[in-house]
Amino acid sequence: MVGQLEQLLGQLDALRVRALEELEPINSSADLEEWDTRYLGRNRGELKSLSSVMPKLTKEERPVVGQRINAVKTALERHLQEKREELKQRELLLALERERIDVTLPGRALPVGKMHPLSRTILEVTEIFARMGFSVVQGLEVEDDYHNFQGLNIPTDHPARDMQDTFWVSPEQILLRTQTSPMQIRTMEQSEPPVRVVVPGKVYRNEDIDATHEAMFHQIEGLLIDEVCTMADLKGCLERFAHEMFGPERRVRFRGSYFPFTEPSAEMDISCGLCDGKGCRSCKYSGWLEILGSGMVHPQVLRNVGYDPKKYRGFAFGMGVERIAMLKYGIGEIRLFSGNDLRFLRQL
Ligand code: 2U9
Repeated sequence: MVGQLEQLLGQLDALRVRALEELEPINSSADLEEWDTRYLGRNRGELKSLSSVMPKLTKEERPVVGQRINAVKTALERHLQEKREELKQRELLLALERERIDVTLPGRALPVGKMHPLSRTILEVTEIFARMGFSVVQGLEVEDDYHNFQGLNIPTDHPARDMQDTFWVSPEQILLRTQTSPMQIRTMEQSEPPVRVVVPGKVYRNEDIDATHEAMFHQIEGLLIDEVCTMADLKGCLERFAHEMFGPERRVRFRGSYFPFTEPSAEMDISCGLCDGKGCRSCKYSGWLEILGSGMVHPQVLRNVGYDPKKYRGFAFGMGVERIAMLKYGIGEIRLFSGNDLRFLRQL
């Protein structure tokens, strides 16, 4: 009986030595888990097989063998734990090495989009007028004959009303607006003075297309109505705009003109920025560049929206956004704005 006990204890010690010898060279988690199952596994582990003899032992032998089994088990578990830690550390170091980031490399620039030159021009112009107290409103591109023509005092025989010049949606009733003015008529129909609005947006004219004309372009129009308002207010406001948009060194001049919806009417020029008014190719040797049309709102237009022309007066102006952008950024071809050529769009 004593021989059998000794033999069992010897087997347990041998198991411990063999297990630890095999544990030593292991260097992957997969091999380590396999070792764990082989020696310490709860079902078929070698330690478990040796423990299965316990019921056959005597009462005196059991605690001796039990203690040895526990000692072996504790030792294997401790070494297993140490090995696990060691492998974890090693795998972490390997991963760090593999995924190492060179923080001294220059960053990769992300392509950032930017505003279309026309949107930017609209923003610049409307912000200048917003600082002078104007609100920005936008209207519909499809309008009716009354708001686009009649309400603005544009007579039936005016060339703009010609079937050839306007894009009609339904004959002589519904059209693509030829100016943003219908929105000013609507604004006045819906509110009492004082009125101070600027209206940016797309307009449509059935024109022959060339370097400075397209069938669709953008306008910004402005309207101010109040009890006291004179031509001097118009001039001061528009000169201020010209200086903020093109620079305080530019001079302005007003030339008499004619529009059906304003009386008197005037066009505003700024001195040419290239030759400072001396005359060059860019200003066709005149020294001046035309930038907008303007005038005091015609009394008939005020009457049309139910305003009393004896009590109220106002001024209005209109400019082509493409023209303003071409002058400000030195662009010679209007079709570039709608061409979507990135080489052009990236330059500004
Ligand atoms: C109302 C009353 C008056 C708007 C005005 C102009 C003069 C003008 C052109 C500039 C170049 C059109 O884009 S363009 O071809 N516009 O010269 N526009 S006064 O006058 C108004 C508007 C609304 C109710």
